[in-house]
Amino acid sequence: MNKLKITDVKATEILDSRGNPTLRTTVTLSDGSRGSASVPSGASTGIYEAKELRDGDRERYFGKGVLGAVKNVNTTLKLLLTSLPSADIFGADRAMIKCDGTSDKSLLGANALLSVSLALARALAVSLGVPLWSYLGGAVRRSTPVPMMNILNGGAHASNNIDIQEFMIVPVGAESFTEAMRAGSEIYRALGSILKSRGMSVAVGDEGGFAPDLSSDEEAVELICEAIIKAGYTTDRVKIALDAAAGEWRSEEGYLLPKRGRRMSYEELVEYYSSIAAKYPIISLEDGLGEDDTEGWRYMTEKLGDKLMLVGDDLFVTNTERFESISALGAANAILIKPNQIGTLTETLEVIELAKKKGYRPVISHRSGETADTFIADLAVAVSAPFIKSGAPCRGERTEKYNRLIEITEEMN
Ligand code: 2PG
Ligand code: MG
Repeated sequence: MNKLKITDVKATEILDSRGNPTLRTTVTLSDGSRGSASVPSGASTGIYEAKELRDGDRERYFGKGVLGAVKNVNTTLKLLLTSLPSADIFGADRAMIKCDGTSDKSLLGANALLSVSLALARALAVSLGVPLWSYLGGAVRRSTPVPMMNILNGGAHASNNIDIQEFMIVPVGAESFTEAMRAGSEIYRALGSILKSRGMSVAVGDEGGFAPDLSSDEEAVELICEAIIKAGYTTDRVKIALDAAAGEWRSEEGYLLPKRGRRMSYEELVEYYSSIAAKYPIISLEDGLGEDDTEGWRYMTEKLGDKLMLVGDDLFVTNTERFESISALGAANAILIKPNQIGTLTETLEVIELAKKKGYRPVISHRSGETADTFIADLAVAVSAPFIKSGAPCRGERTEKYNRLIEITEEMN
């Protein structure tokens, strides 16, 4: 019988990497162990994500304050959790979900619930004296993920003229996670010097990637291939992944690429992806189409599914129900995992397990608005995820996750 109890739960309003408010929560257990966690926030959010609670008071942070969510943690959730008979993740998450009572966690806020859920996991790992990845994953053999590093930013993450949101490098041929980071960093620096030498901007976007204006989205891929070679690598060992975030292109008829002002049908978009995938070392495409376009997703998976990893982000929103129904239609072959899209650790682990059973590869992901919290690094190892994306090898809130993974490789040895 687990005698350990939750004795305190305390949230504070802090700032994320965009300077917007978010929550950090600390959970204390009866043996004195404590764990803290901060929650991230997206910009290109899917319409079916669990809802983060924002105050809406225009006088504070232009309405983005989270004092209401903080209050929910410090009153309702504290009362609920300190009255539970024992401290365990599944019990606590279940109680919080029931207490919130909505399907999208909009009453208490997915941000409030997630901060507690993650902080509790950390406190329990501290109590057992084991690393978080080992606590979360149990006693099985585990592997580190391959990083997908977003070195060129567009879409809603940058104010340049590029419609595709993320251009990532994926060092699939690296011998270790540490060597993959070295490749990523060197290619990132090489890309910076190429841009500089051509008089292009080396200012960075929200996820640390460069964000220059270019003549086409394809030029971004060209530049990255050039940077791979310039840094002394080959496109056999370093591949490219894209996140189109095409949900942002939804329009009355088909898709409207907002920066280029081009209108396209799903067939035309798939044709476009197919042509660049044939020309460049692209291995993965995330959100190539919008979340409501299941017909398009089926078509795209039929056409490209054997050549590319097709990752559903806004499509699945880390939600077991959506994943079950949409994957049954034959859409996508991989799933992006963002704990704050669903709001508890239990539900995050549940959808990962189901995805693996169905042969969908889980890709663990940060959000464009981040903090220095490194929970997703431990999560990726705990579930042996094949990939993690945490932005460029630049900006502290991005590199913290990668640095934690470098540390974990040492802990695993
Ligand atoms: C995405 C994410 C993270 P955001 O679309 O995959 O890169 O962006 O957090 O803005 O939704
Ligand atoms: Mg995405």
